[in-house]
Amino acid sequence: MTADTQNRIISWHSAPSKPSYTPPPGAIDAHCHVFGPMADFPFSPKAKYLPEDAGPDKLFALRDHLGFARNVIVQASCHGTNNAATLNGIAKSGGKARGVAVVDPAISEAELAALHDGGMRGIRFNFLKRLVDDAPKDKFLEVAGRLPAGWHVVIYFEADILDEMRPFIDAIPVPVVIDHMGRPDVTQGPDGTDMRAFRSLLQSRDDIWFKPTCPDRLDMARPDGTGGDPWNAFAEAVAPLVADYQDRVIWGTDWPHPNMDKAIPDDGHIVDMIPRIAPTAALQQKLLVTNPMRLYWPEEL
Ligand code: 0GY
Repeated sequence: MTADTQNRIISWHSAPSKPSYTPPPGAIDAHCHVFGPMADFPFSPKAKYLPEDAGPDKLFALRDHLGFARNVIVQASCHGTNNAATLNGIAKSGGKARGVAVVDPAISEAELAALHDGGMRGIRFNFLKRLVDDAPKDKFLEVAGRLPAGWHVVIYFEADILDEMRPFIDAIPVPVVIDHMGRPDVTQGPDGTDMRAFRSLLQSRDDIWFKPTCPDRLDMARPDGTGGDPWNAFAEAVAPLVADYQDRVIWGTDWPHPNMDKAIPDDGHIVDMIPRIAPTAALQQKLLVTNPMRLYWPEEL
């Protein structure tokens, strides 16, 4: 299905609650997106979903409402390899946002340098078949080998392909960040098959980072069986991972929650998960400030 045959969808909460948890000064929402606005930044003809506009003004209002200081805007699949909407968000942030791009692997060095000047600090490889048509590993490795200095690669995949991803991840010549921990089944618990496989990946290199994010995507269980909060299985499975790999974790809201239009999460509740996966002030400082600063604003450290 192409974007122009779909209705535009809203996937974000219209009035997110104020979280009980207050992030530390300088906290970074290191996984969020912007959609459009479509009139200025049309969606890709290959987009698998067509969202309503969720531009930088909305994102920055949410940032302030939730108590964050900065954003890392990850190029969403609906914008394909045209990074103009994400670059616009970064430009409008007044230095409070940086980004992760999605590129055509044939991109030139000059174009990569321009993305760097626009605030990008990494590229994302998306392996979810429901979001992208193809993910050519050989071409991805080629471009990963000629990124600007200090950049990293962000990878999005699901747990069922982790094994087949291992040789590819091994070959990436820069630091790697895994979105949403590679989407483990958190209901298996902290020692379940998926978490053990993910831990094995983390053991294989000391420069693989991850985002302990998206309780709303990974934990649909709820006492009344309807899905959504309170995300107990997520907290139980993820807290030990954060404690064990505390220098390699970064966190984000995932706003505007692409494709979550059926069970839209309250961003205040998402933020209130932070002390449940990172219970001490020291862990929270690493997760929300020190670690993302190392990846996205290292010159300020
Ligand atoms: C996420 C997750 C999703 C979508 C995208 O680029 C995207 O469209 O990342 C998803 O649908 O699981 O991280 O935002």
